[in-house]
Amino acid sequence: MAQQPHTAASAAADTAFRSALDVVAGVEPRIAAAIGQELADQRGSLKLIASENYASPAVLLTMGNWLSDKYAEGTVGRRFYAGCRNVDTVEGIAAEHARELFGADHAYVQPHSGIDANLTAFWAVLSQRIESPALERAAVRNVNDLTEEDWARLRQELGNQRMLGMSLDTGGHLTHGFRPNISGKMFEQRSYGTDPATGLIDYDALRETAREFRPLIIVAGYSAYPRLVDFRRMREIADEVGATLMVDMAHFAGLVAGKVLTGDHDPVPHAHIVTTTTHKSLRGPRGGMVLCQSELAEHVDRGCPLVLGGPLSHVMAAKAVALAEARRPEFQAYARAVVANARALAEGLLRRGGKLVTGGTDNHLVLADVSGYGLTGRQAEAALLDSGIVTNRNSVPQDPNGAWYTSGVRLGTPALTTRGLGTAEMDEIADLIHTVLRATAPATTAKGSPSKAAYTLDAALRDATAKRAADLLAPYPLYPGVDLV
Ligand code: DSN
Repeated sequence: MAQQPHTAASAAADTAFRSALDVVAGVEPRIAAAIGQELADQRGSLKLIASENYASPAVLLTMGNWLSDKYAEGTVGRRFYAGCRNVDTVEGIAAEHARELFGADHAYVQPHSGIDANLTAFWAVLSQRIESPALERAAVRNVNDLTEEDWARLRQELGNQRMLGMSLDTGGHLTHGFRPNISGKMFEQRSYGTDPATGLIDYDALRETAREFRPLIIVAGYSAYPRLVDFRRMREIADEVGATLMVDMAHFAGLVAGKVLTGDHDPVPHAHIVTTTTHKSLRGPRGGMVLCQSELAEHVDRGCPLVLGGPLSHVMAAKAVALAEARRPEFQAYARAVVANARALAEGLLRRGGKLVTGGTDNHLVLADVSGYGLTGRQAEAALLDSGIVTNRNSVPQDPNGAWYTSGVRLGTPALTTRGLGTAEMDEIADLIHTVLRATAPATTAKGSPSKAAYTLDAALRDATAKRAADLLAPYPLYPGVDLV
């Protein structure tokens, strides 16, 4: 059964949030109003953004307290500040839950976001494989002891490494070596992709590229790939070419935690190092985390101050609470429901004539190609938003509309599953999406050509859809006892 963390049963949470809003309104009413408006927006619209969720009241409340006021650079028991015993407690508990939940040798719960977690992991690998051997060769203990000449050589070597990651248009992430992100400036990058015929990862082509390119790191993981990944096979390829296998499981960490992704599809036993955010399918606070095998632990633990600012102790505490929730049997039922809902949504769209990248889904997300409706992803995203359905536009493989306008919309079920919606409602949502997209048309530009951004949609149909969306959500209230400011 799906979870419903925000029902009348959580009256205590409603009271706590109402009081908090009153306190904030007494200082800066505009901020209290914006927070209240965010609740109103989330209450009344269908949240289908694949990377979003609803954290529990316990997780949210754990972030608003005195742990926020503490500095705690360093690691548990080895801090650069006095008075960190309570931070040690929360960081220790969060790491313990993470290790137990995912079966990892080591967990580092300080990263503030997914980018931070990836940066921590990249530098852990560079530290293990490039810096440590250089220190050993020079017979010194740390970089401060290197001669200027050795230091210059090491810096050059650190900046001269290669990474192989999934291409953006087939579902990879910007932080996997692409130029607009620091990873693309640090590493020489090459991409692997999917087979155009099936839309599935082409492991043979990946292997060929890896053999020729010889990367230091192979990054697996995605933000818009609706199928399973064979991490055992990825590890075999990494081993064959002497690469470190890093998996960014930010999108599907909740499915790993919930034991939907197991065996070859669970990255933790196969990868040397795994990163994740904690707020997507894992349903925790906004933040990041790194799991690794023991050989990398000491390198990962250097994240702060190497690339991270002081740990957010209140968020680490909330991670501990979320991970404790994810260790409960209900979370496994939740993870199964997320996937069943995504499948129902995909089938509902296909039955109505929709076109999906790879023709369906095995995980929490669906990538709809909206070109068949004559729309760009940007037009589809905007028309759906106006109709009470929140999605985000996304490239499809070999997208002719590029990364800004795109030809797709990405849909995900973690949030609505948390709210309690099930497969019957997913079919109804597929109908709403199809109805809106079929009725939307590109507007005509001043030059007489079809716009890639502006669109037309009948206002009555738009309003009727928003009403149907609100009706679908009505049985699953979100903090019903919190009045809007
Ligand atoms: N922004 C996240 C997503 O939507 O997939 C990843 O960074």
